[in-house]
Amino acid sequence: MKKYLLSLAIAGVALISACAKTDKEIAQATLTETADNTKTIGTAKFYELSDGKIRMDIEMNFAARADSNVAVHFHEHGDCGNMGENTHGHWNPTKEAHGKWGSAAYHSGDIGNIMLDNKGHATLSVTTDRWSIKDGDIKNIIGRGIIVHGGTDDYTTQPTGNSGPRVGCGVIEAVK
Ligand SMILES: [Cu+2]
Ligand SMILES: [Zn+2]
Repeated sequence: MKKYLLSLAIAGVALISACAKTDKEIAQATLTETADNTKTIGTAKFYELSDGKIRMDIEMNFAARADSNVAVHFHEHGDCGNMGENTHGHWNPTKEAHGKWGSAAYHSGDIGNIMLDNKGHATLSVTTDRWSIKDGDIKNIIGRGIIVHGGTDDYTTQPTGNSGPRVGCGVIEAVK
């Protein structure tokens, strides 16, 4: 029995390292407060999967917004200046309407609402074929902004979801 458990454990470790090898980190963004960019409120890490899709793991640690929603979108430009306004509007390479992720129509960076717990913590993973890191590809996410809004995305108001002020921002950068 002990031997069996041991080999199970070894198999588990092998599985974990196999995953780590396949899921290559290709990009990341550090999210900071727009009012004070020395204050980090979260990170987004992007991994290329063996099937060519990209997974984003986002982790928020935003105590000032504990027990509330924040709305997260990719915006056009990777410039967090002027309280995040320099990122301009939602990144929309497929010319769709704003909407809920996974619905009939949505912008390719409409991550949507993330509910923060009583410490301001939350994690979310999204896997998609709507993104790439290839130069010249309209799906290329490198250099895009990520905006964290201090309100709730209603998923219907165009083109923004009426998501509230831009309280956080980051830029998607390639990881070499
Ligand atoms: Cu937005
Ligand atoms: Zn949108």
